[in-house]
This record gives sequence, C-alpha cells and structure tokens, in this order.
Amino acid sequence: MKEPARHTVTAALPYANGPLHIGHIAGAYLPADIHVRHLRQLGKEVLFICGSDEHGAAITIRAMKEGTTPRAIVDQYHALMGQAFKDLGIHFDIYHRTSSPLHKETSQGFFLKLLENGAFHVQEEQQYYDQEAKQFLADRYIMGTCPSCGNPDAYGDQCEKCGSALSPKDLKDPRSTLSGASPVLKPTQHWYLKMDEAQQWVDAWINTGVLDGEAHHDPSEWKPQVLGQCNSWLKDGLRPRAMTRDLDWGVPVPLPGAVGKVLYVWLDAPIGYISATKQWALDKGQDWEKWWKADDTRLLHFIGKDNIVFHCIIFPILLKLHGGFILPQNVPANEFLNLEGNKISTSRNWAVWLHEYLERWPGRQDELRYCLATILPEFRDSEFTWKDFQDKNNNELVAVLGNFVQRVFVLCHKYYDGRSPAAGPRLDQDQDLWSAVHGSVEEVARHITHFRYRDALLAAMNVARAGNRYLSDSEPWKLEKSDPERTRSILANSLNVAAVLSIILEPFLPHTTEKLRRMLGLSILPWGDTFRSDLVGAGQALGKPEHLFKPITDAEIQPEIDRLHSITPVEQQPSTAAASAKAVNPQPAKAAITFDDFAKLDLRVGTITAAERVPKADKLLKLTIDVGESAPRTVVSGIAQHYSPEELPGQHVVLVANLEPRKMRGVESQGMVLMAEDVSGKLVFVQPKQVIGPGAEVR
Ligand code: B3M
Ligand code: ZN
Repeated sequence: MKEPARHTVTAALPYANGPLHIGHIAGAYLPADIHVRHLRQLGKEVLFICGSDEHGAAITIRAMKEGTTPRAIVDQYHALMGQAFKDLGIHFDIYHRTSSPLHKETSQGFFLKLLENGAFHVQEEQQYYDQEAKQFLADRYIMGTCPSCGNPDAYGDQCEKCGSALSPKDLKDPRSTLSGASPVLKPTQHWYLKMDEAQQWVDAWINTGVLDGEAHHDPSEWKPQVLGQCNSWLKDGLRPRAMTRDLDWGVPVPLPGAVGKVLYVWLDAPIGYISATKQWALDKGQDWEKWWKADDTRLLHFIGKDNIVFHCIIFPILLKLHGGFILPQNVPANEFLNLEGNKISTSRNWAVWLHEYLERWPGRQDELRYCLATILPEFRDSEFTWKDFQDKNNNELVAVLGNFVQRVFVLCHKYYDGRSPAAGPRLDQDQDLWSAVHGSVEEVARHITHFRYRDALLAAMNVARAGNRYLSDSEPWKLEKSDPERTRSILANSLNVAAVLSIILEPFLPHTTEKLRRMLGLSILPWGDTFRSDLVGAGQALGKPEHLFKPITDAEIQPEIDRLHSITPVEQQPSTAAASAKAVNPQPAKAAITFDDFAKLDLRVGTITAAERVPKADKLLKLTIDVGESAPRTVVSGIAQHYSPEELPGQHVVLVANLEPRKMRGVESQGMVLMAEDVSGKLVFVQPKQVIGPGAEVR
C-alpha cells in the first residue's frame, strides 16, 4: 500500500431521466465534493469525475411517458443536472455523458477486450417479445398481475404495490407497455459475465485487502454496510450475469450477429468514468492512463447503497478481466436520506428537488450543504426535515459561526478602524484557545480521511464555539479602556481563529469561506496553514463585516412544508422542473370558474396521424389528428421548436375539440392540443397514460 501520488475520485453517474434531489446529494455528491476539496487543500493531485448516465430502460420509458425521444430526455436532464451541481458548488473536473461518441468507442473497445480475454459465455434464453412493436421487452416494458398481491399493474421487475421483486415471467397476464399486446416468449442470446469464476479472488480482495498476492487496501477502512452487502452476495455465490440487453437505446454490442442488442447499462455506466477521464485528458492535453492504471493512483467511488454491488464486485471484475486497470481503494457508500418521515420517492414527488431549492433559496447553497453534511446517512439512513434545516441554520450557522465572525469584525472596526491589531504575549487563556483549535483541526482532517464528514464538520464548528467562548470569557469590550494592549491581543487571536475557520470549513461551506476570506483579506490557503496563528498579520486592512448567514423565519419555512404536503401524489416524477414547480404551487393561478364553465369544454383524446412544417413559420406545425370522427382534424400547433414532424405520428394527445376554428398562416386550425411546459420552456404533450381509442372524452 504505497502512499498515493494522486487520487481518481468518481461520483455515481446519475441517470439523466429526472432531476436531482437532496437524497442524491447526501448520498454521493456532497461527501465526494468535501473529500475532493480536502484532498486539494492537502496539495494532492486529484481528478474528480462525474457525468450523466444516459442509457438504459429508465430513459426510454421516461421518453415514452412524455411522448418524446430518449435524446430529448437526456439532453434536457444532462443540462439541468450539470447546472444544479455547479450552482451548489460541486465542481467536477468533467461532467461527461455516456451518450458521447468517445464513450461508445471506449465501452465497445472494453467489451471486445473482455470478449478476447474469455470473460463471457453466450447463453440463449426465452424472453418476452412484442410482436406488434417488433421488439424484445426490457423488464420495465412488461406489466401484468402481481403473483403475490394481485395488483394488475405490476412491472416486470417489481410490484410497486407490495414491493415484491419480480421477473417478467412471474407476472400473470403479461402485457407490453409499448403496444398493449400480450408478449410471446422468443429465444434470444446474451453475453454473460463469468462472475462465478471470480468468486475467490473477489472474496479475498474485499475481505483481506490482498490482490494478486499484495496488500491493496485495509478492509477495516471499508464501511461495515459496504462489506456486509458484498459478503451477502459472496455468501450466495457469484453467478454469471447478462451484460447485454435487447434494447434500441444504448451502446450497440459491437459484433456482427448482435443486431438490436446493446451493452447492459450497468456495463456501460462505470466505463463512463473511464471515457470521462479520456475526454478530460483530450481537452487538457493530458495523459489519461495514469489515473486508471498507475499503481500509485488511489481510486475512490462515491455512491449510494443501491450501487454497492456494481462498484465493489461487478466493476472490479470487469476491470480485472480487462487487465491493466487498478481497483478501487475504497467505496464509501452512503445509506439513504429520508424526507419528513417518509422515503424520498421520485414517483410520488416526495422530494426536495435540488434545482428548485436553488431557485427558491438563492445564495443559500451553503445552508443546504451544511444541513445535509450534518445528517449524511454515512452508516444508517437519516432524515431531512425543513424544521431541522431552519434550526441548524438559526442555532448553528447564525448563532455560532456567523455570530463569532460578526463579533470579531464589529469590534475590530470599532476600535481599530478596520485594521487587524497586533497580538501581545500569550496568556494561559490564549494557550487554551489555540490548543482547542489545533485539536479540533486535527480531528477534522482525521475524520475526513476516514469518510466521516459529519464528525469532521462537528469538529470544525467546535473551533467557532471555542472562539465564542474565548470572547465571552475574556470580554475584550470591557477591557478596551483599561487594558488596550490585552484587548488588541484578544482580537488578534480571534481574527486568526476566523482565519483557521476559513480553511477548515472550505470543504463544507465553500461560498461562505470565500466571503470570510474576503473579509479577512486572505487568499485560499493550504491545509498546512491551519497550524499557524498569525495568518492575519498586524495592520492588515479588513474587509467590511458581511453577514455570513441570515436567520430563517417560520414564515419562510412553512411554505416548504406546505408545498411538500400539498403535492398531489402523481404517478411519476415531476416531468420537469417547471412542470413540477407549477404542479406543486398551492396557489390557484387563475380565478375560479363554475362547473358549467368547465363543462363547456369538449376535450377529446386523439392520435396524431401526420405532421408537417408550416411554410415560413418556424414555430408552427400542421398536425393531422384522428379524434374518431369521419374525417381527421387539422390543427396548427406552435410546437415546431420542440418536436420535429417525424417524431409525432402515433402520439396520443388531448384536443380542445370545440375551440372556434381559426386561420393561422392560411391554414384553418380546428382545435388546440394541450401541452405542459417545463422549466427550460420545453413543451410536453398532456396524454393519457394508457392507450385509449381516439375520440374518448376527457372529463
Ligand atoms: N445511474 C444508477 C443510479 O443512478 C446508475 C449509477 C451508475 S454509476 C456508474 O442509481
Ligand atoms: Zn404485488
């Protein structure tokens, strides 16, 4: 176990099928960011990798539900997530995407190398096939009756009503969600990773830390729950697992006989870390290989508990069978974060969406980072509540940290005209202060190194507590007249404690420490400087005292709680940011209407049968819509910037059928199609979830 020369740190690639919520942040991204920031303070060479996971059935299903293409879905969420990470102060060296050409090339090359090394055997099996859609059906594309509870709408992988894990063949009366047809079983071939053959070395590597006869890592440094999950798999015996799927969205299996097959998303996703590194290296004119192949590189994967087996067993097997790659030194996975007494559920919209938080609490990134860092589910599930968020802000950030800094600055401005005073000889009291500070600093570093960020933050805040205590005990405001020299000394010490805080809190509260540095007139300092007590020299000009934090009132917090509870459970995640922002807005946007007003609307389900551009109108499409009448309707719709005509035939829509006909660009429009708008302004069809014949009335 050599002292590493560099660190490759990855954070799980989030699926680009929905926005990020605070559970994702507490699960993987905030701990990774804290860790990376600290490594950088230590002067280590670090590469911080993330990106969106843009393949797999999760994406195609989302696209299907929204009546759009997988490409449109991933483009939208890649942008939304990338921005939200940045806004929260999480800066990856690269935020890549698995739909990029470089990733395709990398993952196909990886697969072929595995094939060459004998990593797979090919196996034929019976799988459900939709004869109408002419497609094999991924588990999520099949619905049917749950054998355990009789729920008629169970999915091929899980019954969401009773929670049973299922396989498609368990379902009674299976039906395809693509066409509604009953699927038939048909033979298909897949490439199975010979995981069984890796059982022994994986077991030894995980449990003793020995790899190829050499000490690789210290297993006692791995979290017990990570070892626990790995060992429960190992105990059952590793079994071969299919690494390919019949699907039309993903990286195609690069073999002549494999038409319609893609790499399993879980093969392609972790290779995404490697292709991201390659892209970064290309962009920067650097070498990528040392980050993945040099044995003095330490590889760390930050993930949530649902990804443990993939990162601790399957990906290491892939890396080893490929050859030439290092294996992770540690996988500090977190458990889950709950919200206000319930599991976070994207499908029930029980979540605090990151981009919405950032919008509603502008400039308050560190308040969220702080609260989440104090409740990270490091060893067990934990819980976020808005009340706790408010309490932590008011009782800790405002009352402890903000207050300390405020007191020091106000006094320095009052007595010394905004210049830092000189420290005099150290008394016992000062000695006690500094030994408390240095003790805490040491604790912060030790805890971060061991992936215990909650304890680290507590220790860092103890420095501010020590500072407050020192001020209260020494009461410089009473001494100013009688003992100006001592007063100067107390304030000089206090300013320097604030300077230490600006270093040790940086991994947790980067926006706040930037402000604090500005106030102290300091630049960003290395960790080694935490042991100095003279960072702010005598006579240095201090910046204006800024309020680091503001109290949060009940009136501000209550709407957040109400918003959560007012959400009508919807069947899926907010389709997009704005749609959800609008959906959760408890205020009616328009004046009330009577039922009779509503009854005047004739809303009908229809199917688009043709679509074409309207000449010289870049926003308009001319749609032909079958609403079950003797002739189809012509409708002119302003969606040309959101959909191309080719993708529209077959879409189910809801039409306002009794809208007065209106001529647009010379074409008579006979109705209006209902659309919902998301945060980026994209329009999405309002459509029935189940296929229903044209002409059905909506009421
Ligand atoms: N996208 C699963 C998830 O979001 C998956 C992680 C990939 S990490 C290589 O939970
Ligand atoms: Zn069930």
